[in-house]
Amino acid sequence: MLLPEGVLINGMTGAVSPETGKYTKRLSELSEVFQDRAELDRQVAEKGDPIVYEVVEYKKEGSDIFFGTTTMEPGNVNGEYYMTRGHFHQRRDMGEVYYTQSGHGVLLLESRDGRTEVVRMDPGVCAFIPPDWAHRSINVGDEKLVFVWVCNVEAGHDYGDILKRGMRKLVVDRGEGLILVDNPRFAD
Ligand code: M6P
Ligand code: ZN
Repeated sequence: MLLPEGVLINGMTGAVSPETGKYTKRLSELSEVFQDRAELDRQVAEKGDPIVYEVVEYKKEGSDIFFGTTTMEPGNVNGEYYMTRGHFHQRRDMGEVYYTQSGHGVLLLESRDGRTEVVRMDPGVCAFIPPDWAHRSINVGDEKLVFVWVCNVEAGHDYGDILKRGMRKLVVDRGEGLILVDNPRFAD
């Protein structure tokens, strides 16, 4: 029988206690995600391959749901803010929840038929990600962005389309603040 448990989450650091797994993504592992790969390589060399985000999870064998934190570092590659890879779920009938704890971000979403939506990620905002919307979180602030996510264990990640084509819109700061622009690499 599964037993209930209180899990302590630090909204500033993303620490989860107890945790059952974690991984980090460094800039060199995200080379397909950013537009300016030469600038990315330069940053990797200069900054010693910085961490872009860390995911910590709490998952119990036999449970239907799991949750955890994602902690994103501030930074950008030639104006493109640090972001996650972005994914659809393998299970098209399963959504997700992102509850922002600290920092400031943008949740970029894209439906199967190509509609773009944006939800601000500010402390206290609990974002509803409906089933079958691709989602990518982007740290647009100058501090860590920490959020709690909750998902069905069977949802799975489908990176295929997003890694191949990118998302239709980019969130960038080209010197005049945050804007949404068309992704020049996107091909239908
Ligand atoms: C959130 C959740 C995770 C996801 C992570 C990083 O924490 O949605 O399931 O893995 O963000 O996003 P991605 O896997 O797209 O890089
Ligand atoms: Zn997801």
